[in-house]
Amino acid sequence: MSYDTENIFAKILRGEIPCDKVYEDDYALAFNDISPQAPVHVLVIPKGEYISFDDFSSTAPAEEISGFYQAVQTVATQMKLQEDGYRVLSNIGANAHQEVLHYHLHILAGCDLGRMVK
Ligand code: DGP
Repeated sequence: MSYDTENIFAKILRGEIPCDKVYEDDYALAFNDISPQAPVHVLVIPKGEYISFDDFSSTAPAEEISGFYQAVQTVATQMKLQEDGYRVLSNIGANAHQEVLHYHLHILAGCDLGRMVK
């Protein structure tokens, strides 16, 4: 499967579609999910063209991987999520119902998340 440059997150990265941004640096953009599943539901996406966690992990340069996960940590810290706890997850492929084929992490927080998945 090749990366589709017309996916919704690619359009957000290009500024063609607005987002409710919470953080941005050279490696990542973080914004609120349009359909939040918890009081805090932020999506963090890399700036490069990667389809999924697998694609990103196996093909991205080490600098991009490091920069991306540092950005995720920065978002959690800036939003003070560590004290009460939070969840980070990524859906990969059909069984996980990955909707948007640009790699993204969900950050969920703000309530007891129980066993809920996304
Ligand atoms: P996933 O199933 O892991 O691919 O989740 C995709 C998420 O992206 C889903 O929670 C809804 C969110 N989403 C889809 N379209 C948009 C959009 O245009 N803007 C924002 N902010 N979120 C979106």
